[in-house]
Amino acid sequence: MDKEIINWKELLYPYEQTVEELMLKFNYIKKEYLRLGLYSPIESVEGRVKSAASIIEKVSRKNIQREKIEEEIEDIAGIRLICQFVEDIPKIIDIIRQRDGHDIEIVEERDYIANKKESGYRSYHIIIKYGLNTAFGYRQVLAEIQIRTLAMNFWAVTEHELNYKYSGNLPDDLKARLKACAEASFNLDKEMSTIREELMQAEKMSELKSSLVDNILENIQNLYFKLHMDEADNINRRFIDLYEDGDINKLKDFNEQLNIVAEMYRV
Ligand code: 0O2
Repeated sequence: MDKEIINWKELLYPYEQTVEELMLKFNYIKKEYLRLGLYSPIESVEGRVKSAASIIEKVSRKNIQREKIEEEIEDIAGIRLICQFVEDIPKIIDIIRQRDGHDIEIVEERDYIANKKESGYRSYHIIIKYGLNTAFGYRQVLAEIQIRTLAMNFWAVTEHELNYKYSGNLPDDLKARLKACAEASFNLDKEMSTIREELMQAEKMSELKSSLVDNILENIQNLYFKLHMDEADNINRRFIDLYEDGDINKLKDFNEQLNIVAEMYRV
């Protein structure tokens, strides 16, 4: 390829605009979640325009003609959406799919999580065409969105840097160690998901317990006006015993019984 005939500034400008716009849009999605006090599946957004050197390397590796660069190199504009948990990845994919036919058009999806690469690389890639409005009219620009967890990202960034240092010729023992690290990081993701699931269960239980307790206390308070003091005291003592016992099912049963009593006295 004749490097001289490429006006890189001209070629890369729309890709810079694309990366900037996409980063802004994905950052706004994160902001929207946070504004509503919700957990955002997107933890952080990164973006880059492929360097001229890296484009030249790809052009010669894949034998791409100069006129075909914009058609055949899909990742000149690259966006990376990083999340905390593996469970966030399908949510992010859905967010992108919902935009299909609007400001973006999905060209291809590559699931390197279900089908990890030989190196151990895991990520979900979506190739899109982004609708760009320029001063000279509308055009579509190819871009690659990589979706991965923090752990997958840590591995990929380190491996990429090492590969660069060894000019793509990693010694076999290092390759093997990196593969082992990829598995360790995958297991870390799985363990974090389990912990998150347990945490969510615990939160649900604590919310349920607190709403049961609110209801029981309200009923007891009202029953003090309707029953003899001793009877209401007995109910109150039973509640304290059950509360200290901590068994949520017993508390549920007690709440149901108390609802019936409260209904009888219409408190
Ligand atoms: P950079 O610096 O991000 O631009 P190819 O470029 O031929 O390897 P292809 O088929 O065009 O790949 O697309 P693919 O494999 O779906 O996505 C390529 C990009 O995914 C790479 O871009 C990396 O960012 C990432 N990637 C793919 N495989 C690996 C891997 O084994 N290790 C790491 N660390 N990243 C990977 P570039 O151009 O290599 O890099």
